[in-house]
This record gives sequence, C-alpha cells and structure tokens, in this order.
Amino acid sequence: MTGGTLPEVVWDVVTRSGFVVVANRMPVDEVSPATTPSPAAVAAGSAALRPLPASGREWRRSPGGLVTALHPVLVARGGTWVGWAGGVGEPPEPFELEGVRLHPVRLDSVDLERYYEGQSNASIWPLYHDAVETPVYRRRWRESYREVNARFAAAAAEVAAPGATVWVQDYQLQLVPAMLREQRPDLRIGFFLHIPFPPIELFMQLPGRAEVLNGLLGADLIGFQQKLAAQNFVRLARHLLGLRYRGQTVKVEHREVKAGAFPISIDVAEMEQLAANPAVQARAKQIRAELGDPVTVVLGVDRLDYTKGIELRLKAFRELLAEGRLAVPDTVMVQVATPSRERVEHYQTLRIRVEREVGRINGEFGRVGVPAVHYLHQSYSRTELAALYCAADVMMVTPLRDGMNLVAKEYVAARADTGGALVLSEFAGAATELRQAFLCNPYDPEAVKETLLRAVHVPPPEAARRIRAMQRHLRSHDVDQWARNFLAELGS
Ligand code: GDG
Repeated sequence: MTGGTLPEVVWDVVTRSGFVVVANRMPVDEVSPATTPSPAAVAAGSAALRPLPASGREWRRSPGGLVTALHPVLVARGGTWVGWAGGVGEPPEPFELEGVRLHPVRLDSVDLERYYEGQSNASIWPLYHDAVETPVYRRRWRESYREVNARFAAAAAEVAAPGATVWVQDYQLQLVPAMLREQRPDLRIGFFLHIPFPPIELFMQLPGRAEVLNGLLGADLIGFQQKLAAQNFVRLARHLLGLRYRGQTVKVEHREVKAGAFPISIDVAEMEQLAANPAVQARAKQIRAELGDPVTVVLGVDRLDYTKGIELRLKAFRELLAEGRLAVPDTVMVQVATPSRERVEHYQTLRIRVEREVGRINGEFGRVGVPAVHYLHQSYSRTELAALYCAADVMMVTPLRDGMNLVAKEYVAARADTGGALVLSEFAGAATELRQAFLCNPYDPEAVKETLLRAVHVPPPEAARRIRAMQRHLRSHDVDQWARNFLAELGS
C-alpha cells in the first residue's frame, strides 16, 4: 500500500465483528490482472471477480464446502474471515468481498517453509494420520508454528467485537484458542479439527505436546469429525495434564471445555444440481467415449497425498489385471491426483512412487491408444469433477486414514441416476455414515481386490438401493447443518 488517505481500508481495520472465522487460508484467490488466471483460479470455477479500488488487486472467492457453509453465516452476522491470502509478498489491506470482510495475515517464505510445510505438514499431518509416513520434527519449525499462531491470534483479537464468537479451523492453528483467550477472555471460542485426532500413544510423540493440548483447551468447544477422536482428546487431557472429564466435557480451572463429534459434509444441493446439468451429463458421456466406451470405468479423485491410499488402489488394480480377473479395454481406471504440498519431501517421493506404478501398469497392460490407467496430475473445475463422477461406474476412495473424505460424499450426491458404486475405506471418517458403500480394509490387499470386484459386478438394483440410502442420509446431513450444529452447541 502507498501512503495517503485510505478511508475505506482504515475503516475496515478498526471495524469489529460479532462473528470471526480464523483459518490458515482465506477463501479467496488473487487474480493478477496482467496475466491469465492461474490453474488454481481456473479450478476454482467462475466466481465473480471484484477489483479492489484501494489496492488495485483482484480477488475471486474460492469454492469449497467450508466457505459455502460459512458464507451465509458470515454475511448475516457481518462476519470477518482471518487468514493467509496466499503468496509471500505484501498482504493486501483488509477488504470486503461478496459481503464478507477479509482480514489477511502475513506469511513470508520462511514462515511457509517452517510453520506450513514443516510443522503443519511434515510433523502434525503425518502424526495425526496414524504416522502412515514418519513424522519429521524440527525445533525451528515448532518455534515458527508458535510465532505464526500468535500472529493469527493477534489478528483475531483485533477484529473480534466484545463478546464475539470466534471459530478457529484446523491443525495449523491449534495454539490459537489459548492465545486468543489470554488476550480476550470475553470471547466464545470454537475450534474444529478437519483431520483425525490420534490416540494417546501417538500424540505423546509430539514434541511440545502439552503446549498443543493447552492451546486447544483455550476453546469452549472443540469439534472433531468422529466420536472416537473426541474420546481420544478427553482421555489425553486426563493422561497428559491430569484434567478431570465427565462425558465429553473437560474441567479446566473454572471453565468447561466440551469436545464433540461434528462430521462435516458437502453442499449436497449444489452437487446434485451440478450433476443434473445437461452440459455435465453430456460431458460425462463424452468422457466415456474418449476412454473408448469401456464396460467399467473405475475412478479415483484425491489430492496427491500419502494418506489417500492411491498406491494401494493402483496395486489392487494391477494385480486384478495380472490375474485376469479384470481386463483392458473392458475396464479402465482414471486417477485424478491433484497437485498438493509439492515442496514437502514426503509428497515428492509419493509422486515418484505413484507415477512409477502407473507406468508399470500401462507398460504391462495398456495397448496402443488404450492405457489401463489414465493418470492426471492436474486440477479440474467443479464441473469437470462432477462429469467424472457421473462417468464412473466405480469410485475408489481408499485412504489409510482420513478425517472425513468429501470426495466420497460428492460422488454419492452426484449419482441421482442411482448408478455407480462406492468402494470406501473403513478408515475414512465418511465410512461411519456411508454404511451402504462397499467398505474395505485398505491395509489388506486381497480385501481391496475382492471389494473392488464386488463393486464392479454389483447388480444394478442393488447398486441403486445402496446409493439411494446414502443419498437420503446426505440430504439430511449437509454442510449447512454441520455449521449450524456446531454454532448451536457453541451457544452462538
Ligand atoms: C481435509 C481432510 C476432510 C480435489 N481435486 C480437485 C478438487 N478437489 C476437491 C474435492 C473435495 C476436496 O477437494 C477434497 O476434500 P477431501 O475431504 O477429500 O480431502 P482433504 O483435502 O484432505 O480435506 C478431510 C476435509 O478436510 C473437510 O473437513 O474431509 O478428511 O483431510 O471437495 O472435490 N476440487 C477441484 N479441482 C480438483 O482437481 N475444483
């Protein structure tokens, strides 16, 4: 920003909100006016662009369930979203987009490397996912995590009106609740963890574990995806800090901290509408034609992450081809692996392993013009994703551990035609709700293979019964209800 009078911006900085969301990332992407939109922005869909008079920078709202769910609440309550705007340059001044105030927090390249890629994504992320990759711990990452969490807490303290409700999101910001409470004891503070919360034995590995636990205990309500995670949490509070709990409520000095399960969901109506759109239906047909009109299309859609079980899924497919129980070109697989956390070493080695497996399968079982696996290391628009869901006979969601897994829910919601079968890992949070999926243990290769075959050969009436039952569940458990339940429990 240059000097001079900036009445709009200054007004924004001092305006306080009765409802504040704090998340690592703000729900917007910057669009550079001088260039064409970035692939991320293209993947984000067609949200309106709003030039900013004060800074000349342009932003668009990024899509996603969380934003969709919280947007109406933020608009109704004149809320503010505190988060990182992306990029390491000078952050924009606070601004307003589509009725929501956005309050950017600065991250520089060292913060990104230590707080985000290091402590958040190379220490906490693998540890909380059953240590399926070995967590890496570094003291300087932890220090940076503390510093950045303090920055987010200070920003939230600045924008929250007296007695406001502040809702902190996810594993990057676990110290924020306590830091915020210290500065602003008048606030109602909620925290939601989108990823699993590990059992005591695993959590005890974490250097600085008491600081993290105390950080979370600064909240009035801590939401988890699963009941088991909430139980892990209250037991940990007793084990590590000697705190007493009754049911899911922990006594912390003179306060009570509630833990509870609030399984997140998707905007079901939006996915249903998208999938019903004739252009999407036509695109689904075209995708099948481009794949050579196979009898069976098997689909995977994931961020390229080692928790998602992409390798084990490919291996199951390869073995079924090798055993002659599936054959190309009758059956083909499409695997979308959206680029993710590419500077973290675990992710670089995963990419190499996945691509080697795809190469091996196509080398052994593909034909000229007919690969066995169509591997797409790219981001797609919501529309293209919906078309892929509609084109797939079998959707494979096989994480080794996953807080929820929204892809599983999106696939079910997209199949209003009641076609399609969902193979789902028992270790995805979604398995607790989507009981009519073809559930499997992803650690057991034979079980994955058998389950995939059952899904491939399911009689259409049975497939329809299963999908319909899951759709009924989703319609009454969508993301809007998730947000309302959490905020009601928080008492705000
Ligand atoms: C974390 C937890 C929990 C994927 N590729 C593209 C794309 N996606 C969208 C999917 C889905 C979302 O990204 C992924 O959500 P998941 O739930 O599957 O997984 P995580 O990213 O790991 O999310 C998870 C979630 O938080 C919410 O609490 O469920 O357990 O790990 O919506 O559709 N979207 C677009 N292009 C792509 O290429 N536009």
